[in-house]
Amino acid sequence: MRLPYRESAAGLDVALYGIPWDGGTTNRAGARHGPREVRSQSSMMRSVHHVTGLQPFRIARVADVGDLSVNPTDIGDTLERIAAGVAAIVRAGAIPLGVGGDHLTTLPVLRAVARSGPVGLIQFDAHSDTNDTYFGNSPYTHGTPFRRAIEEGILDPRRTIQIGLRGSLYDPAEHDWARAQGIRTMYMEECVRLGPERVMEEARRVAGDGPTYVTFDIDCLDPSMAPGTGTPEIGGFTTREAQQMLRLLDGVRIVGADVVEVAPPFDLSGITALAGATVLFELLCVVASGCRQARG
Ligand SMILES: [Mn+2]
Repeated sequence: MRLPYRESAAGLDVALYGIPWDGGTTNRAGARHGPREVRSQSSMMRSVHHVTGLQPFRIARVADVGDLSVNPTDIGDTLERIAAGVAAIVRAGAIPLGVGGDHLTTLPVLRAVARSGPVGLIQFDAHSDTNDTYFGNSPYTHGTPFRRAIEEGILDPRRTIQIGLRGSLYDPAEHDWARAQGIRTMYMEECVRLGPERVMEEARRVAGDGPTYVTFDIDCLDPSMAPGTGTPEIGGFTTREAQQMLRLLDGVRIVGADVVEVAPPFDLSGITALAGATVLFELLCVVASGCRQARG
């Protein structure tokens, strides 16, 4: 977004940052290159939201604090580095707005933003990401972060909604655990039936008034519009539907947000990275609106 680079989040309301890591990816890797390409496409963002007239860079002090430190050969070390990096942003009083990286990166981010208790979650995703283990005994993959987060007590499943689920499953009971915890799972078929406004009515009802994290897996979009991702699923949202839904986050108490799973090696002409950058701008606008509301 052509923002100034800052080494720390001190003095900022919102800190944009990247996580160039895809070590939790189970099949098609590449999201480690996401921050670089989203940053590149984000240079196309202008300063005024065309629907709301909101000017996020005037309302909020925003900067790019660069990419977090990661370790491409060590999952545990990387999760600790991410949590420490985001904790520093939160301690400085800024709202973290991140670009992944695969979806496992959201787990350590939640560890950092949930310091004073579990948070709610609004998750746009083709997949629930609440599986237990992969390959026999791997608990940390991009298909497991929200199960781990609930087990760790940092995510409140009763204030969690998953929007846009679809695609073939590993097991007929794959989503039973999530539902048993109280997660509101919303399949794409229901999203189509309800339409964006009623989907987001339900999201705001589930999230309530408490602190809420927003995570946008780019694979919630249809692969015709976002082909550059690790686990594409046809029958997804259009970019326009995504924009409609994101604008209806206004009023939610957002404590952080991210856009994950942009995988440039599978992208065409930067179209997925452009979608990621534009989603980030939409998220920035609702977060900045929240900063303004908090100031009165
Ligand atoms: Mn995901």
